[in-house]
Amino acid sequence: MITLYGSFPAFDLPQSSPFVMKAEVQLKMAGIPYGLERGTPGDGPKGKIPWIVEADLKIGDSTFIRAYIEKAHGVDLDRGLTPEMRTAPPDCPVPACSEPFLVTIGFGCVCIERSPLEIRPPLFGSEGP
Ligand SMILES: N[C@@H](CCC(=O)N[C@@H](CS)C(=O)NCC(=O)O)C(=O)O
Repeated sequence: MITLYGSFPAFDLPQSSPFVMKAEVQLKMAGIPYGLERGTPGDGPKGKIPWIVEADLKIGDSTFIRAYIEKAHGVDLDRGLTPEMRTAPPDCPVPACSEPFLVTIGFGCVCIERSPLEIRPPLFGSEGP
């Protein structure tokens, strides 16, 4: 069975990390049973969360996780898309944005409607900055 190493729920979201949420949605879409553990980025193969472990394989990065589960488990997460939809460029030029930029924008959206007192505990605990 696959174990997904990820973050924790915060701000009414199942995962505080958008990349972990992406990986978890991919596993759900694939219909693959999985366990969820909290991971420390430094323990992952790429120094970040998420990563998955299956048997003796450890795979980091939500995009590589998708490629692995599609190949190893014989699923096509784009099933149902027309050939035109499969080849269409994304509406948003996400690949042009760096990951730190995306994470900043993501947390910015979450934080905009909250006070620092609400934001700090879920991310850093009571001892945080
Ligand atoms: N390209 C990676 C990005 C993962 C990522 O940036 N994870 C962040 C959490 S949202 C992380 O672990 N950061 C810890 C660090 O950079 O030290 C993916 O798609 O999985």
